[in-house]
Amino acid sequence: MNSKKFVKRISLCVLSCLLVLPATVSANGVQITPDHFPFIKSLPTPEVQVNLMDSESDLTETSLSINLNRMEYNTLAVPSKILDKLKDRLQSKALYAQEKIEVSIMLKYDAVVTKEEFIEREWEIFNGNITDLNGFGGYSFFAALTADEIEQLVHLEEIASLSTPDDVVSVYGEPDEHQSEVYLNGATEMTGIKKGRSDYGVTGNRDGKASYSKNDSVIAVIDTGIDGGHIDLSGGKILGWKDFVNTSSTTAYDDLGHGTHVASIAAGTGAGDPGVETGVAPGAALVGIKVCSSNTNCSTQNILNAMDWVIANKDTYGIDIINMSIGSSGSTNASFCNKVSSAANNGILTVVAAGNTSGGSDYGSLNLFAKCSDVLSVANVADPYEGGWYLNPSSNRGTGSVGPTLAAPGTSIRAAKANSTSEYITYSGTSMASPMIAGLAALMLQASNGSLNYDFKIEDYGMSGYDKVYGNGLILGHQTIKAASGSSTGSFDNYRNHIRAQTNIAASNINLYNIKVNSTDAYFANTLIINNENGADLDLFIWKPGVEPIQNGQLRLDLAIQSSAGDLPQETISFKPTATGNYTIGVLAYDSATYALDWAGQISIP
Ligand SMILES: [Ca+2]
Ligand SMILES: [Ca+2]
Repeated sequence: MNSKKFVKRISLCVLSCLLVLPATVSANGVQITPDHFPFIKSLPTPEVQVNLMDSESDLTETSLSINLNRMEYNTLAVPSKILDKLKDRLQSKALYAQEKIEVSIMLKYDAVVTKEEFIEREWEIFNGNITDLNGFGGYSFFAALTADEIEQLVHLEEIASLSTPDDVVSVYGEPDEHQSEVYLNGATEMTGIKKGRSDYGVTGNRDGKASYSKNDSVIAVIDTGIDGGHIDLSGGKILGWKDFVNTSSTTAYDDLGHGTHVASIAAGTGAGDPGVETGVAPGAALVGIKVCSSNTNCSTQNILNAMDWVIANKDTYGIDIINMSIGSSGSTNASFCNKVSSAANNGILTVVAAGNTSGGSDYGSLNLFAKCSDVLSVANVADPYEGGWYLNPSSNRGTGSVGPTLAAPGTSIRAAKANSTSEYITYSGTSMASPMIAGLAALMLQASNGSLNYDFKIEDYGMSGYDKVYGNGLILGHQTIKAASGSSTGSFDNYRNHIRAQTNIAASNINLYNIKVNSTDAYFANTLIINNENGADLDLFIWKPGVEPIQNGQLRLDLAIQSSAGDLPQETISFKPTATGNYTIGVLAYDSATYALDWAGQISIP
């Protein structure tokens, strides 16, 4: 009874919830080695023109004209926020005020509120009208609404676009042919993991047999359970099962679905949708440990027990890696950290999600389990199929100099849906990024023939070197597998050119940069990270080619695309450019700050 006091309730992040992890270099063999592609321009800081506003009053004046922002820029979708097909339908239905039309609602990816918060806030509109909460991904959902209700939505600033459900939409209403096709394979493709599997002949199937055994790479998933009936996870893939919630259960199950999704990202075969939904290490085996109840509560005691159980059963099931996409805010739990260290001493790598509660003014909120020095913790980025590479604003960051270990794709990841046999569902979060790395570790283990020297290759993002936001940087999957295999051949075009800048800026200044966009096929992702932890406010502006940021001596913020206000400590703009050429990017400072700016896409320095 007294022990109940020590049972801390931990809410599991599901749906669009993100888990964020701390970045560390483990003394027990986790090494992070920066590695840059030769074709990525080793940048000197890009050419910077600094245009300082003369006075505060100037800044205030120009700030007043921010309202127009995207209107001029994106004539395709933003002016009405309603895509053409829906506009036609609305016009034809205008006489029938009570008729409901099902619409797809896409929020701006950089909206300050989450999808769930938005729906709750606008409950008068949505009450009983949501038809599919999952929509096309983390920022989308479906609802059946009247023309009047749709009209109300159009004017809300969080809305990126409204369309009929059969339109494929993306942020800013631009069609994205990838989102409905690529799913889990998209993330493994973009990181180079998919090509790495092929080039170096690894899947996690270390025993070389079609069956699963403890001699394969084995990942223990501490979560809500695993649905062994899903076709992507069946066939003996789940070698072991331990249930700390319903202690009499002997067969793997998942009454919430989070763990199934996570497990299939790490090791799903993709059998339900071959060639589309393959997990990172489809030949790896799994062990399921259920610590979370069906109401999303995961007790710390269950988690500690699970760590003990994994270590005690390491040899029985050949457990190599632990994935724990579970988290809570709070201070470091020394008992948990000790068990992670003990696992490491037993050759088990523990991968933990960094957490998903960032954004707003929340600067330092690493998942408490991600704070252990021997944990490998994972932040969440969007890959180019999802408008990236950019940091998902909800991905938790650390404080001071301590953040996650590295970042991996976890945004709009489509993977196995529990209790559906062969269906899939899209979630976003560090919960999804963590099993990307756990699965990659399973591949590395095979490529290195069992070496426990996990040497992850990364691309530096954000502030130079290790930082509290990206940790060591974004995962380079192909290079990582290549290094583990010891091969000197094979390469990967990772679809990204990356340019990075960082500097200090004084209040009431704007720094202008020029970046050349070379293709309209790829998203142009801009991520501004404010390094300070004091609430400094910066805004990000982009002027398209041919538009002069300064006209008649006036800074024309009204002609720029602008990130949404109040999105501390990060500003993000990603869009598919409608024109190639030189874009001007402005960082406007209301307060003095240190910031890092990352650009990704088919871009170069002019
Ligand atoms: Ca096997
Ligand atoms: Ca960095």
